[in-house]
Amino acid sequence: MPSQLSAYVSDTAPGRGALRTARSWLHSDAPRRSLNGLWRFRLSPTASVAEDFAAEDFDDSGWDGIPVPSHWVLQGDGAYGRPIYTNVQFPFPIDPPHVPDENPTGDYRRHFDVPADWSDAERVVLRFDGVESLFTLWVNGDEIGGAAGSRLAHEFDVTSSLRPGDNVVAVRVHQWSAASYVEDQDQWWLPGIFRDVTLTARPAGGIEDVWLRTGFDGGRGRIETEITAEAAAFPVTLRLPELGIEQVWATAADVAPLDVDGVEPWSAERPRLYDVTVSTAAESIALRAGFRTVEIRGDRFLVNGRRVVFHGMNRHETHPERGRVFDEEHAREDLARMKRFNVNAIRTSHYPPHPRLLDLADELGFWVILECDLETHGFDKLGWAGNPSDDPAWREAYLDRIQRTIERDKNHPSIVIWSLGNEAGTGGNLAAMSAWVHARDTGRPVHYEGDHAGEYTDVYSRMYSSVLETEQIGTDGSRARLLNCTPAQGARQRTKPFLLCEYAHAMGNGPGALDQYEALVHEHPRLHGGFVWEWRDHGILTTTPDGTPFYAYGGDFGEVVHDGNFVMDGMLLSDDVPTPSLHEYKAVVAPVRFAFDGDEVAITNLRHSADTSDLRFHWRVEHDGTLVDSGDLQVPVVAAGESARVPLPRIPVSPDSETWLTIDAVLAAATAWAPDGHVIATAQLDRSAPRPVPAVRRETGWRQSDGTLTLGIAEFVDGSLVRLAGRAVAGPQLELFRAPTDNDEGASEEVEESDAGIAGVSNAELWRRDGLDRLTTRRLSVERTAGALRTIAKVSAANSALSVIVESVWSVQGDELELRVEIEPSRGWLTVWPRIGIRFDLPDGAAPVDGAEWFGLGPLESYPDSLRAARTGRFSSAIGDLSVDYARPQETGHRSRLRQLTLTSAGTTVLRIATLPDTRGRRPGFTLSRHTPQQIARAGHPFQLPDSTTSHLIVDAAQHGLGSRACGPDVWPEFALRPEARTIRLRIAAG
Ligand code: IPT
Repeated sequence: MPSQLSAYVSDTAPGRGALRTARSWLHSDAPRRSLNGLWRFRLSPTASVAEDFAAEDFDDSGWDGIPVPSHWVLQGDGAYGRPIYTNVQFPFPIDPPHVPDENPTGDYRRHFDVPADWSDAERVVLRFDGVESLFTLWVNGDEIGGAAGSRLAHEFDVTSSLRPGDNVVAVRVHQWSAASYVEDQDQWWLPGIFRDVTLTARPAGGIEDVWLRTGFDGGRGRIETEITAEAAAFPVTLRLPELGIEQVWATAADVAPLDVDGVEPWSAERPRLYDVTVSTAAESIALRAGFRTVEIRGDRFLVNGRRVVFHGMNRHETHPERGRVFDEEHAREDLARMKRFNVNAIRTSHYPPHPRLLDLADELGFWVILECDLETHGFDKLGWAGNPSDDPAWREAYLDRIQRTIERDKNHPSIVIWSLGNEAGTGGNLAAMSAWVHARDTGRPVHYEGDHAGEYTDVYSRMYSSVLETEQIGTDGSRARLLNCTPAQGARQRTKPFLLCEYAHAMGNGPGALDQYEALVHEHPRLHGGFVWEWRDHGILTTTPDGTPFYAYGGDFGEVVHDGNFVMDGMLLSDDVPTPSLHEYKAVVAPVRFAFDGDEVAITNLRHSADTSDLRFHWRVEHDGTLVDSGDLQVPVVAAGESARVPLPRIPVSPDSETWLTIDAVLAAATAWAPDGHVIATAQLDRSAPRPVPAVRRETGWRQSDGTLTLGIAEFVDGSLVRLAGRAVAGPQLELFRAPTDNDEGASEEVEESDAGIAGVSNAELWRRDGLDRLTTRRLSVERTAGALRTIAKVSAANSALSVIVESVWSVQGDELELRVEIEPSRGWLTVWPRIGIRFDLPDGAAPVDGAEWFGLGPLESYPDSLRAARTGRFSSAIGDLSVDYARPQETGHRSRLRQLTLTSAGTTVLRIATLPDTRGRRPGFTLSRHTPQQIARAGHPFQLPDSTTSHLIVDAAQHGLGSRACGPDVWPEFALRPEARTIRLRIAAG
């Protein structure tokens, strides 16, 4: 057994034994029994455990219990090993198809009853919906077979080994196998039986498989039915009660397409499904048909004749406690959340999800790219030498994978494109997969991003191409070379529809530039949108030794090789909390657009096919963020692709505050994914009357006692501020540093000429080199005039000759204090700066600053290249809620374009700060946090942030953009912050 097993783990064959051909995951009324539940379990460190544990009479009473489905590394508190996270790297030697002897192997056993009335079943089939990575199956001591293909279904005919009453099933699962080389997706390695195990009685005269291929053309639907059943199973009846269809086919030869009138089409926007049954005398299958036709016409990808724009997410199956174990309720809520954030498409990166997910996608409405379980990314390191994708020894395994993928899910209307896999280089086996798909399913195109030259796929797909390059792909007549393409290949790729299978890497704070990508889609019809990388963080909930819970990433489990927090790159945090980037995304891709024009607004419906009859439009007018009037906007129903112009309501304009009109498009009625009133799209119009910026009138207001100078509410000692309104305050201190975001830490080589960065070197590294995180100050002068205090300081870092001159002028006007800070860099600064700000430290004292109210942009954080979700208004927040809990602490919390800020303590006003625009009309933003940028930068996890006794207010004249350089382009030049002179003007008053 031992030698045999180690040979098996290195076998590239996809399976052995009584393996059945792949078929759909059907909702059948044939008797079935779930074998989910508690199994007996034993973990061994190697694949070669000699004991014959599969024998019926083997005594497993000393074994532990483990739930199926589950991953053993997420069970037993570390008793069964720990998860490993790698992106591209293989966590074992690259020695294909071999894996090390140190190969954690889980043995599973359980008893189950076969009901007596199953004796009339023709066959009994045992199905495994997901086992990572290779397994062998025994029933009552008989070896039945084995299979690889972790995220694929495997069925075994176990009839001859079963008996009525008690039976024993034993399964041996190896964590590593030859299959691991082709399952090198960027995710945790999570071994075990992690999807359902089901025993199914197959009745004589049953339906082996059924495929309803549906089409839609101008109000007519079509069903082409493929039935796999023995001749004796006929007649077969197809019923579609809602349309009064009852079609009986006496023999297989009679099965013919059905044309059906009066059907409504299926789309991601109106996911109209019809219940269908396909039955024989012995078995009935329930399906939900959606009528739609997928087609490529020239460089357009069309469904039901209309161009599709993918506003998609890459969706991995990941949960902080369950890993890849499916939970229907959680998945449904996750999908509903996508819908609420205007997501209309899913790429099932990088393997088929639990089959039930596709029922949910059909029902809630998503365009789905269904991807095969395939990735060999680790061979990139070897220049793709030995890549299984081009090695005939792997051909059968590749074909098996794509067949299992397509056969299982072929009935879903939501699936509009098949994808061969991800990052598997290129080669003959991929071409063979594509050929197989083309022959099997003529109704859906084939995608694979790695087919750069477009030799065997139907759509042109790229990941992380820059805005500039994406534009060139979309532009007719552009001669720009396409990546890895000869000019001729590039020309061919430009004849196909284009999509970004990955873009906008959502790691940590970011990405920026979502709106720039989106704008291209509306300018160049060849560009069909894309799929954000990725929907959610993959953090695993764990605890520190002292019991503090946190979401672990690579390295937190002591892995030998790992890729750190690269697995935390979702628009959703591990605990389901949407990050500001998801709000930004929602605003950017909103399917309804508003364009203000004089006293009218043009409302454009950008949807695929749905009109706006499900929406109503609500307006409100605010003066400095305070509601003064509101109502409903009368908007006619706008068809997809059309616009309507409607008059604006009468807007009362305030003479002494800002006047803003806000229009929301909201759901007129509850849907399966959101309540009535849910906001789909928002637009704002600034109707403020021009107001002069008040001039500074300096008053004389000094008082002096005991070495303390008092100017209005400010007290100074030796020229330095010590108190404001009676409470201790330090500052203002020049702050140029922000805790680097994951994008700031990105060191990609791909730096375009227009970028600010240096290829291969991160901006964060340059900031640390220049000492932005460790600035020191030398006071140059303190000057007191009758009405003002003026200090000048030179700020610079150790071993650097670069500096910044900071001039602060304090004066009073009435009961307000005015602070004017002039910031002027020396010559010679070469990099971008993270920010140009001034910091005030507010020690807790008796009344800690624990909240803020402001009028400016909000409610969430915003940055120069991520401003679309932010609106002008009045907001409030507790200090803790101003920061986002990114898995690795980093810059967070910047609120742009601040007008008024109130710092509060337990709801009581501590200080009121108003900003004045600079000479170019720009307002500063603010950050209020319990930690300084330097403290945040030092923490790898939130629990590593030190206890705090101080609140820190940073007023930023400017912040650098976000970009997506963690995996993609740097900050667009327009939003990059170059060292420059800036002025910050504040009016400060007591509560
Ligand atoms: C790309 C992968 O396809 C995806 O799985 C993920 O790893 C992503 O990167 C980064 O998070 S591949 C990369 C070479 C662009």
